[in-house]
Order: sequence, then C-alpha cells, then structure tokens
Amino acid sequence: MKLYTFKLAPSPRRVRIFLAEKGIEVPMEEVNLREREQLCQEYKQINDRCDVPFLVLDDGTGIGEVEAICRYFEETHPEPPVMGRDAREKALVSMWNHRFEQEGFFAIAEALRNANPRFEDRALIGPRDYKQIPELAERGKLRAERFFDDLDRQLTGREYVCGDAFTMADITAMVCVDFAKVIELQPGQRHANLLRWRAEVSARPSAAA
Ligand SMILES: N[C@@H](CCC(=O)N[C@@H](CS)C(=O)NCC(=O)O)C(=O)O
Repeated sequence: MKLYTFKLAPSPRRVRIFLAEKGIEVPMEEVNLREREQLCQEYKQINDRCDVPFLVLDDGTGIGEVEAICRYFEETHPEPPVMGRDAREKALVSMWNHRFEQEGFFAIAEALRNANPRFEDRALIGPRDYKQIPELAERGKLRAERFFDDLDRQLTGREYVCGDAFTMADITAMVCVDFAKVIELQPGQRHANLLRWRAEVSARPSAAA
C-alpha cells in the first residue's frame, strides 16, 4: 500500500491527520507539486487525475479523493471512529465535510489559483490546463471570508463541529482555516468561537501530521 502526498498541500494533510487520529501508519511518497511532478508521465500512470492525495492498495486498486481515502480507512480500522459514531453523527459529519470542501477549501483555492502567477495556466487542478479568471479570485476571497463566519456560527455552543466528538469535519475545517493563510486571510476577533475551537484542535498531536 502507498499514499501519495505532498507535505505543503492541504488535501493530503487532511488524510495524514485522519491517519494520525486512528494511529495508522501507511508508507508515503512525496509528489512535489512545486516541481509539477503530478503532471509527469510517471505519476500520470499511477493517477491520471494528476492530484494528491492518492492511495494505491496492495492489489493495485487506486483510490483518489480525500473523502474516499478516509472512508477506506474508517471501514478497515473502525476504532476510533472519526467519521461519526451512529447514523445521525455519520450524516452530520458527511454534510459538514462536504460543505467545508465546497465553501471553504474550493473558495480559498479559487482565490489563490486565479490570482497567483504560479498558477497562471493552472487555475484548476487536473491533467488539463485552465487560464485564470481574476474575478473568480475576488469572489473566492469573499466566499472564504463568509466560510469563517459560517464556521464560527456552527461552533457556537458546540465543542466541535458536530457536537462533542472530534471528527473528519473538524479536520477539514481546521485545514481550510490554516490554508487560508495563502490568500492572507485569517479569522479575526469577531470569530471568537472559531478561535477557541482552533486553539484546541491545533493542539492535538495529529495536527502536526
Ligand atoms: N478532489 C481532490 C482535491 C485534491 C486537491 O485539490 N489536491 C491538490 C493539492 S491540495 C493537488 O493535487 N493539486 C495539483 C495541482 O495543483 O496541479 C480531493 O479531495 O482529494
């Protein structure tokens, strides 16, 4: 089994934190996105979507997408549960995780990739090139600001995103808040619940993964 990852990228970090929470060790290989190794022929033969994270099982099965990779490990190593303990919590974790991907991660990525010269012809990930659209950078930043507001509201009166248990939804939200540094956005004083929660989840040993 091998997990393809990149230390500086947010999506593979979500999987590494998830694995650390479960105490699972998986052999990893770095794909240097700065050097565009994800677009090299050698990596394309492993993952034709040209992104990380990507998991290859012992039988050669390839699994992409953070949520799918984590689902695999949640099923093979159920304890401790990180994607919910019962039907209700599983549904809530899935709902918030999906929302944070759409409204947090993709908003920040939209702001970064449509403005930063490093992504001039790489406004979207994947094997095909796309040009930047500067208006999308502005919209992405606005959406990311609103993601902070929504996350703060969800954390009002709750220890974690879905209640009293740390879950995958917290991992996704924490990684998004950290990732927002790339667009010079950080939570402010009006996000008191978010700041309280962030200090707590960032202190978990898994956060360093
Ligand atoms: N849908 C993917 C998104 C993964 C993703 O955005 N990966 C980024 C790193 S955070 C990537 O591989 N980027 C390659 C590129 O920039 O060309 C998932 O959830 O796994």
